Amino acid sequence: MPGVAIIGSQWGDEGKGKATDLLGGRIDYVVKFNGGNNAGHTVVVGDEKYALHLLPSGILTPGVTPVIGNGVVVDLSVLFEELEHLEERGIDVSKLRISGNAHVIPEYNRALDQVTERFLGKRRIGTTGRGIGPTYADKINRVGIRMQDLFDERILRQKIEGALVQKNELLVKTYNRRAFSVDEIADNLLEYAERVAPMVGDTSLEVHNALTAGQTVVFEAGQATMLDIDHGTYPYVTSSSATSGGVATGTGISPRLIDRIVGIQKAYITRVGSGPFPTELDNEVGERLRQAGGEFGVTTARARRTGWFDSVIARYSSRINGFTDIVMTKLDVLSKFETIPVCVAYEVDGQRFDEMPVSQSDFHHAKPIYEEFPGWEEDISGIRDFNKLPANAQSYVKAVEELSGARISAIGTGPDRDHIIELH
Ligand code: 2SA
Ligand code: GDP
Ligand code: MG
Repeated sequence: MPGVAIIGSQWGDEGKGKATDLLGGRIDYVVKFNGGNNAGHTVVVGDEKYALHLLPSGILTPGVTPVIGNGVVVDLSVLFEELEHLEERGIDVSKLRISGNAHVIPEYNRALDQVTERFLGKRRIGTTGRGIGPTYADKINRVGIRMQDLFDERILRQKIEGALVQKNELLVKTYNRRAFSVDEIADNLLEYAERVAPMVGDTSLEVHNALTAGQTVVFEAGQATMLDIDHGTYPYVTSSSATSGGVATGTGISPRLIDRIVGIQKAYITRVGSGPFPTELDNEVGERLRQAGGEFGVTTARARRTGWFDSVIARYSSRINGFTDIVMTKLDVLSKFETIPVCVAYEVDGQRFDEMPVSQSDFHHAKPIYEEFPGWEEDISGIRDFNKLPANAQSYVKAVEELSGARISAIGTGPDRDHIIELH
């Protein structure tokens, strides 16, 4: 199984970091292909807890080469902050590779992200404020700055100058903020050039060579399917391709070299930021899920919105991504609920939808049609054998598997590395 993609099947925070880390002993490379420091992966190793934002979670496993692919946007100050932080805790970070084609997040894009959200008021997306959207917009608009530009000061300055024509106009005239100067931005980026240079290279070729030599490569998604710029709940999405299609474009690796596509889905569902959410529990049951699951953002500490498992989303996600397997996480969080509803379809203005409505307006008005499953009293934390789960928990997993459209190959029963039931 040389090429394995790990994809979030819901609105993020499904436990992708843990799933990647779980494969750790068997992998040679972990490649991040989208997003930036808007991501937040929590990985618990023994007594140590690591929160990673920009760096791929494979960086925690000795021997693994972590890679930041061309589809990622890089905030250089965050990059070095995270590297230094891990080094202080004794993690070897020397193998990190970064694509020369990855875009950098200049300071003006952080400023723009935050001020745009403020001006949107009620219509805000609820972004992480890290400059992600404006940096991807610059990439598409062909005024972005790439890692390779850091090594040619003349070109770097030209590019910054070109970008600032638009940026300063917006910042000053529309948003009443201060302008940035070319010197200020260039000096800030150049400060990192020498340190980052040895990490930057042709990661497409390096990862291709690893795969064709039979090595195992994990492609790790940031965010998730329902936040994908094309397939998510637009405009309440992130600005990158978080689905399996993004693996190829975000790394420069042929889709033919991806053998397994693993969807990570929680036994319930959460969302951070604004946007439609049919099974949302905006009540004390939702609060109970939030507390039991520790549902607070890793990057911004925001309380995550919580809801029952949505199998319409699960089927959509299985189809869009082509999941070969699903890892269901956080089953332990559902212990002690008397009944556990699962959304099997939506009702929109009297019409039943078994599949995701193509119209966003329909999705905004979708009411969940629930099937109820009996819960279990026992604490199942840390169970590693499927047969040791209470009968109702087994039935819940089987029902969700049936509804999700792909086989469940592992089940998370706690935050630790080894709190997992492996089935296949
Ligand atoms: P952005 O900043 O432009 O990517 O925001 C756009 C939308 O994407 C959502 N988004 C996320 N949703 C869940 N988890 C994310 N990462 C962090 C985490 C979130 C945090 O793992 O906990 O700490 O707040 C993430 N990143 C982006 C975001 O909420 C917007 O809806
Ligand atoms: P990611 O963004 O998909 O990597 O997920 P996050 O790290 O943002 O959020 C997932 C959280 O759930 C983390 O705090 C994990 O430690 C935790 N977690 C992962 N799997 C399990 C599980 O099976 N049970 C419990 N209780 N927690 C889990
Ligand atoms: Mg997360």
